[in-house]
Amino acid sequence: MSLVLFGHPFSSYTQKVLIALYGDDTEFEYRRLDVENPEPFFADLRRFWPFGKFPLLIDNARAVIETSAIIDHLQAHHRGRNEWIPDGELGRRVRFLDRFFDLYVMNNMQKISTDPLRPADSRDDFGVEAARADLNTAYDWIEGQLGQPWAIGDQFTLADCAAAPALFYADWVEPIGPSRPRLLAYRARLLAHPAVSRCVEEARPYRPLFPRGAPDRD
Ligand SMILES: N[C@@H](CCC(=O)N[C@@H](CS)C(=O)NCC(=O)O)C(=O)O
Repeated sequence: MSLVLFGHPFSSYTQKVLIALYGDDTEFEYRRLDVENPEPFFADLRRFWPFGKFPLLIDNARAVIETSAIIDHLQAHHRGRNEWIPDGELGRRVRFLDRFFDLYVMNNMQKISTDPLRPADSRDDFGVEAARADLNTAYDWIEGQLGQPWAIGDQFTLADCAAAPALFYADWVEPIGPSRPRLLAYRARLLAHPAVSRCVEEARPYRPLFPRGAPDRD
């Protein structure tokens, strides 16, 4: 098989790519990075990408790195039924929203959720509070920007692949709350999407690993 994905079902960035793979029914070999027993896949992953960040896609021995680039690559070389990045102005909007969900939602969510994994004397309370403030700014901003039913309107795109895991976990660490009804409804629509719901179910057994404790919902 030509496509190999290194990733973990509970990882938000892995889910972003899985949504595109599942959404297109693209065949691939899934190399799960077992957090309990990290070798040999972590060693392999670092050989391709010394930062050890995942997911990572191997397409016929060529490493494709960074989730947005991976989905762009899938559309260019393994096109399925979805158009993840449309042409023209719509595509530019999709790329911008993809950056928005990664940089302002996903990364702030990760900052908050992973801080408890640090040694007790190296926690970053200041950074976590700043991430919470930025996440609230992001929620308020996107509330007034969202299309219906998906981020840009009728078409489910790269922006929604990024938004789904970002909002799924962000709401766990910093609830979106009733003052953002459009965003809450968008999150619920995302979770009902078949490819997203498959990711959520595959990740369910790992919820006890969520550092701040997973809520009893979703
Ligand atoms: N910008 C990267 C982010 C990837 C990322 O941060 N992945 C997390 C897992 S969700 C990771 O590798 N964490 C382990 C680490 O940072 O060492 C992308 O879009 O691929």
